[in-house]
Amino acid sequence: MSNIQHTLSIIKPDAVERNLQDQIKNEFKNHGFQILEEKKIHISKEEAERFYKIHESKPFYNDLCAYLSSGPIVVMKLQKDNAVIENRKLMGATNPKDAEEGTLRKKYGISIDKNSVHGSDSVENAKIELEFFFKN
Ligand code: IDP
Ligand code: MG
Repeated sequence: MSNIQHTLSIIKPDAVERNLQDQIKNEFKNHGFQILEEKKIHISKEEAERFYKIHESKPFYNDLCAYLSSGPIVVMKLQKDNAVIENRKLMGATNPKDAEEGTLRKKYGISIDKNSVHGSDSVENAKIELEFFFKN
């Protein structure tokens, strides 16, 4: 039975800076994702703080928000069967060092903070995160 879902993907500043957005978009398409919406934006530190509010208490929160707002990013609304978990699988582990062969973070990530992509971690958070960037 099909279970079409939507999820948010972000191509982070380290990947945009290295001009990897087309390559990463092709990875999604080749893995059966449809990119329903996409935009390249440069968010403020305050917007990054709102987006990552869930991590407010973490020691890396300030650096994380400074980083996400340090340069242009590409935000995408992805669609696929079980899109949330399928995107998490394609991304790989948070730390590129721990990510499996073939995953985006293994292929493109530089470090735990410069790990090239963000993906929603649950259907509920996907809704919230998609609304954050694509309210219509
Ligand atoms: P995720 O991106 O795999 O969902 P989260 O735990 O939600 O991982 O963390 C959000 C982002 O915060 C990560 O993608 C990574 O860039 C950064 N991050 C996570 N843990 C650390 C850490 O221990 N040090 C520095 N940055 C971290
Ligand atoms: Mg997360």
